[in-house]
Amino acid sequence: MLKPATTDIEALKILDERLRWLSAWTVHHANHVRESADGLKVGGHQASCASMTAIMAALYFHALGPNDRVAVKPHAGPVLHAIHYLLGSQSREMLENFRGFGGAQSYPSRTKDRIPVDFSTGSVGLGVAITLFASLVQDYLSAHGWLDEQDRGRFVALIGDAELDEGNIYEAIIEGAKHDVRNLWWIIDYNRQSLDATSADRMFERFDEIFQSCGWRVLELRYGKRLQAALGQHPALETWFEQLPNADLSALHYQGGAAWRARIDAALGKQARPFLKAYDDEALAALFTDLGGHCMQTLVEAFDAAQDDVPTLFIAWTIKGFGLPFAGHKDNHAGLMNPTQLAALRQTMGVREGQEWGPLEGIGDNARTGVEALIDRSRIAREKRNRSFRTVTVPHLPAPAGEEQSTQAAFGRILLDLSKQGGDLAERIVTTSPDVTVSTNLGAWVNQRGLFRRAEMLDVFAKAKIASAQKWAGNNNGQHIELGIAESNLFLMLAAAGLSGDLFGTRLFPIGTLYDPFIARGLNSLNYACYQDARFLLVATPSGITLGPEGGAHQSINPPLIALGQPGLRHYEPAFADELAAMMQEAFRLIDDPNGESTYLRLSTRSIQQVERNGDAWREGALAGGYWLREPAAGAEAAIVAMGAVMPEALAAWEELSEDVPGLGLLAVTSPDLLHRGWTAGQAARWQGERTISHIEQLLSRVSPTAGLVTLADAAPASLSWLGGVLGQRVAPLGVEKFGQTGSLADLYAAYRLDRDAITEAVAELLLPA
Ligand SMILES: Cc1ncc(C[n+]2csc(CCOP(=O)(O)OP(=O)(O)O)c2C)c(N)n1
Ligand SMILES: [Mg+2]
Repeated sequence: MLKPATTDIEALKILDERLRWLSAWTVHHANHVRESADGLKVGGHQASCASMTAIMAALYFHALGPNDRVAVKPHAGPVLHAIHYLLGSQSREMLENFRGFGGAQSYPSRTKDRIPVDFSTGSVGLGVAITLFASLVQDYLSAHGWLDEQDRGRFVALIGDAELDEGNIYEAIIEGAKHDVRNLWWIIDYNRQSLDATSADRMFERFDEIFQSCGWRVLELRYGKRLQAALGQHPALETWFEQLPNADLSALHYQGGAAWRARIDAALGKQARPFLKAYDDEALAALFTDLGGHCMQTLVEAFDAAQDDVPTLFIAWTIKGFGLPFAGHKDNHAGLMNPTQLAALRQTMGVREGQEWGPLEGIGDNARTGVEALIDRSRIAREKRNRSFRTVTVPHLPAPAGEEQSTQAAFGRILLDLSKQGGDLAERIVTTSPDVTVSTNLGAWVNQRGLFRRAEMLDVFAKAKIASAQKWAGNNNGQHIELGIAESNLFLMLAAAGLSGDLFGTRLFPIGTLYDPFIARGLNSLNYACYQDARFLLVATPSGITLGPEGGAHQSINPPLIALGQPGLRHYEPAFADELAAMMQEAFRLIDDPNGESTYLRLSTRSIQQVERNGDAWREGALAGGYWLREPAAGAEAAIVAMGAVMPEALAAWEELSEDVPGLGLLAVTSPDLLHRGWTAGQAARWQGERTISHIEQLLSRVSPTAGLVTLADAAPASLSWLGGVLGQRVAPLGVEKFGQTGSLADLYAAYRLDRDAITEAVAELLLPA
């Protein structure tokens, strides 16, 4: 890591002011200057920005090195844009269109913003934690020889203090402690305000202890240099100040010098009078706003001193809305300056009317050279990184042999075969799981490839020759990252590993496994990973009430519906092992394709009879979302449509009915998600004049327009019932609508109406004359 350059503090202070002006102006322009076509409030967060312009100036124009990556507090997005504007990597046009269609985004977005954004933020807490997992990925790449020492960097999170209430942060630091994570700077903008009001006093003291016990160094930047010196001379005043509750402190910042004077006088009386005499009201207010997070000297010294790799939490005291008329007001979170207030700020900043966008407007000639030099010297990346894609040839993945197989066992087998075969893909795969490695069938892969640990970890059981099917040893070469039971961490790990091509120039092929119902536990983190276009394979197994004896707490019902509504994630639900092999191959291809996406495989422990195939024609259909497992006769009046583990029931019903129901077909759905997307995309294309018939329209047009469809899924029936809307065919949807209970499959399928009898009854009802 590079040492910070010596820097001109005065120039940094000017840049702090510039950022405060430009961020406030960008928000103001969007709300008060740009024409509003719909009268909607545009919004923005001038106070949240002003709170951390000094911190960000110190970082971006002094402390950050070229390999450092930053997650910026969502509401300080405009400050990041202002920084890139000064650097010349953001355009005025984009800023003028802040929060507009195609303009600079409200919250930093990797995929939508044109400036380099290392991590998207918006859902508070997640941007913080992903930096920890990105640091782990950096260590993983170094250990595997894929990252040179000089390309390593530090991971910085800029954090709102209220953000610290998000539990995912603590899940992450606990996991980080286990993996001995390094090279992290988490910087809290401690303005003691959240969205609703001022934040609770009592908890904050505990945060230090929590972080310290996870191996972090905690540095508090409480006072700026001037305030420090003043309080140093007045111990009673310092004690009084330290004991001020958050709400009082914020209120005083808002009220200003006269209020400070009155409060100090009331509290300390005579002994404070000489001190108070030395300051007029304005100077008094200025003194008390000299907090650590606004004092450039303090910030620069703190950053310069923390150059080792110990994870460090900086608690920088700040004022929300610093330098703005609503500084410290508890309601200022979404507060916007009115035009009069903005004009006053403009004048204070020396910005001429009409020159509001001038990058260095208001900076005197003497200071300008120093500021320009600092901007030139800034070592952060100015261009978006080129993502690394198509780095690996994905080999053909053969289906494992076996007349009866479960998709979950087949998954383990396919990975094991790939591991034994070796090659580029096998080397680049990294697996991870929140304490369900063995029970999701990753065990054989881990036996082959080992756990990833920076320090050698011996398998004590193996060494003592205690019989076990599972090796549990780790070293630098291991390819499985062991996680504790915290599903949010799994998704953040996948997000970080799934961005390795972009963040580090080396693409990894991350595979994460978990139990299907517990996707919901980390859902926001999963969405966060997809929002950033991280690429991974998510294997959720086992699923559904097919997990009979485990009961309702472990049986998943709605993940296919989640997947149906989740952009950036393709759901596949195979019934057979050969489908699964094709899907895994496709998933790896999609990870490494610029236009690809992540894949979610919903698997089962149910071992089922595999089908005989005539040729390979099924394969294309299976990858597109469905194919006729039993061909229908043209114009048939009924069809069974089934997905995943309940295929044997569908086949049994088909056998029973096919003599009586002429031309009855059985449609195997492998991805409701892809079918639905194809359907809507086909419609959109037609509205634009293209002749496109989507895959599902083609499939369903093989049967009569008035046909009845019995749909069957070990999931919420709505996963497939929408198929009736495609061509207007009637649907009898079978699926699971209540929490399951323990039981044998026969009992459960009968009780929840997933068995052969339920299907035949449903077909019969659809065929009855109306
Ligand atoms: C997960 C999540 N919940 C709620 C919000 C809405 N929200 C946005 S900012 C905020 C409070 C932020 O306070 P703080 O982190 O202290 O930031 P500040 O603006 O004070 O710097 C809330 C509740 C959100 N963005 N994400
Ligand atoms: Mg705050």
